[in-house]
Amino acid sequence: MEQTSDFAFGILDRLEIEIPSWGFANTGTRFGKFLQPAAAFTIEEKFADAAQVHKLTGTTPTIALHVLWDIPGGLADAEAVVALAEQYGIRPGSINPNLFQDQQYKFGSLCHPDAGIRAQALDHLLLSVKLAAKLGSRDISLWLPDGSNYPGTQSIRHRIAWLEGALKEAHAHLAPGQRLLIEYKPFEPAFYHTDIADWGMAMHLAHAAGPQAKVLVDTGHHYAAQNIEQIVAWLIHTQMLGGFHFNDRRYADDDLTLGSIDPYQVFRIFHEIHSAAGEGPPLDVAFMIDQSHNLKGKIEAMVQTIVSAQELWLKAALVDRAQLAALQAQCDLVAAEELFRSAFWTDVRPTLAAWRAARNLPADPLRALSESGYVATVASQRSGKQTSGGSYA
Ligand code: LRH
Ligand code: MN
Repeated sequence: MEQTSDFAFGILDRLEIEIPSWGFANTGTRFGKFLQPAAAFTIEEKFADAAQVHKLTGTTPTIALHVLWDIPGGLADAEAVVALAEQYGIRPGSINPNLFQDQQYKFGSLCHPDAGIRAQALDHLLLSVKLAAKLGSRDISLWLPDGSNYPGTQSIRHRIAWLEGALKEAHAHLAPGQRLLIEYKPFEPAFYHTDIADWGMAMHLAHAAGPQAKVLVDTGHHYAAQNIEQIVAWLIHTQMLGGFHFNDRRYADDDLTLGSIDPYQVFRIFHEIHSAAGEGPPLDVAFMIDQSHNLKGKIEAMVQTIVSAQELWLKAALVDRAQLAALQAQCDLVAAEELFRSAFWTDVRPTLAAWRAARNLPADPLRALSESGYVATVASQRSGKQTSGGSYA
């Protein structure tokens, strides 16, 4: 398809990607955390970094917030968060409850055998719903670490029933227009069973909860052999796709930068989105990044991620879907595949540079970041505040 600038510019103008506050913080693995002087520690520093990324890319107007890491004071912190959003011109995005840190959740949270602990977990989820309303956020993005490590140690069926009940209760507290996004993950931190382990379980729970509940696809939460774009196609077909956590992986939930290992994977997912957009009801899918930048400079990695996403989003939009549909109908395999692949191999960087220039954005955001000296400036302001202890982020 011809890369007419109007078409390409329109595609890029409509792309919005939410970035995670925790992508700017010092994060690590169970083997340790390497501290970076420029890492963000306070929520203000996270808003500042998000604003820098949006200034350079024009594509990231919202920031995902994690309740315990970013809003430890709960509702009492909401006003300060709204003030930061106004100050930095970045809107609060999805609100992520945290049911994976507190000691009482050792054997689960909403699925814990102890009704008292399940009630505490539900209280935190309901607090997250209220916080989202206060911050003007639409999505409550729920991931549960719940599961077990050894066969026979938990009743998988009882836990399903407790989970259904809790999510129904949470759904009943959603304000009109709010959504509960249910994220699945096959394993880690649980290594025998995980209560919400795949898209089918998440979809059932979303259906059981109510119409404002949808499924969230974290691209890192799949077995290596799984066909993620097929899962995406199913969730689109069933109108249960609520959003994505984009990242990349070589082995498991590696949370590496988008497109760093398998850019063709992201292209194939984006193709499913573009092709569905042309057919049937408009898609309402949140694009979010969920990565941990353990070794790369965090702001550099975030800008790199958004640039990769812009490139792959435009490449996938270049697939001539009418011609592809004709070749698919004729089962002209080679011609169909060549048409599909040629879009992936199209160098869209000149068109992207033209779009950025037309939108008064730097032609090369990564170069602009290094020339701005922003990272060195914040490093001098923030160094010495970081400690190696504490949680994941
Ligand atoms: C779990 C997960 C979840 C977040 C966390 C930071 O692996 O993908 O989305 O809450 O990472
Ligand atoms: Mn995730």
